[in-house]
Amino acid sequence: MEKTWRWFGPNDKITLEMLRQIGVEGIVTALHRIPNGEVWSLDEVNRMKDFIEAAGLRWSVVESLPVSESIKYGGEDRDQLIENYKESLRNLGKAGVRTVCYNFMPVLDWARTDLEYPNPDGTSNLYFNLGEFAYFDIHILGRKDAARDYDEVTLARVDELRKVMTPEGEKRLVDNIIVKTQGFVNGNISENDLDPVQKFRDLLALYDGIDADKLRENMAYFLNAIMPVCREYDINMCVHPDDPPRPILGLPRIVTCDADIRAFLDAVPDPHNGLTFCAGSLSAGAHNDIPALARKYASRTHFVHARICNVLPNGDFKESTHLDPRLIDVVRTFERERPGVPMRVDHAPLMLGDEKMGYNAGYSFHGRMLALGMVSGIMATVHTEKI
Ligand code: DNO
Repeated sequence: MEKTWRWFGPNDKITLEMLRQIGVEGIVTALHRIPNGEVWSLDEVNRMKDFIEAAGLRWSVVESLPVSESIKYGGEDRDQLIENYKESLRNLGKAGVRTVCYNFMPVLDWARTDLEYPNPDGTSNLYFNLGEFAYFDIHILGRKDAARDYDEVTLARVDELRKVMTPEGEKRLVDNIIVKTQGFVNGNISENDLDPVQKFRDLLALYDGIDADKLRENMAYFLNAIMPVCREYDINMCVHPDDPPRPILGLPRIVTCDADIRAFLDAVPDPHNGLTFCAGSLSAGAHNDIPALARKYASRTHFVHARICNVLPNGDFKESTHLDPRLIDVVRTFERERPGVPMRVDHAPLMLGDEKMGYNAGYSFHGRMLALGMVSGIMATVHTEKI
């Protein structure tokens, strides 16, 4: 696989020169300053490409070219927004950037309740606490009938939390669930929003009446519309699975499991319609057999996210080590079946001073460097194995 790294542009504290020193070959980035829905001009695309190439690297993957909410829920302006998307794709294609990651998750991209959950060794990680998430849903968001979506054990955890929750604790949950994990991924809520919870409620309301079937239909509509441009410029689209892989906050999610992946691939059976194999997102659902999914979908995978989670009996989940045997199996599959596919490590721990640097949640330097070293070691070992 090609060793890539998610880099957030010239203002990223982690510089391209640093990345060259640690064995990174390709860059994963986006034009983060351009608002969702606007065209990425050829000039802007080339400026980013030249900047990366001047440092001796290449722009391997766009993550993400965001799909506007209106395309997802089927708003009145969706055709115009799809035209803009196609124009951005053409400009990327002209510049030779041919792998584009996106997601089709309504409103919320990935979800975590804790960004610095302490590990016994002094490092910290991302963590998803189902009780806290349900508390956010029921008592902060106040979503109608939210309690119906949780089992009794989780509701009992919510009741316990209610006894000890403070205003600061609530603010931390809002920050972690809908602000800090979202803003930098071109999300809907940014650090500057004065009332993020109300803004979030308004966004959820856009999906009233949109169920999984409707969302699937809208995804196929979008993919069918952009496929001619993808064929013309040989652009591989790769949807990121839903994280966590299940409906949340009353919103449908449609890239969560084997059947979902099969369905969107079959709905638009063009090889340019592919998957980002994010082992981490898929593994946050106990229903998914990650090594088996990797084998099954390697041929339609255009981008790999190397990380993996452990789901706990109470429904919480946390990141596991990059040396987890399931991840070793996944790396082996892609090294053998798709040797050149871009791969980046993801959601590594905060360690050795990372916590003081203000990195985007999940995107530490030392933690990711160690993880890249681990995955590189697995890749090298796979090459010594006899098939
Ligand atoms: C989280 C990321 C996701 C991903 C988007 C792709 O760390 O993996 O935010 O970039 O879902 O559109």
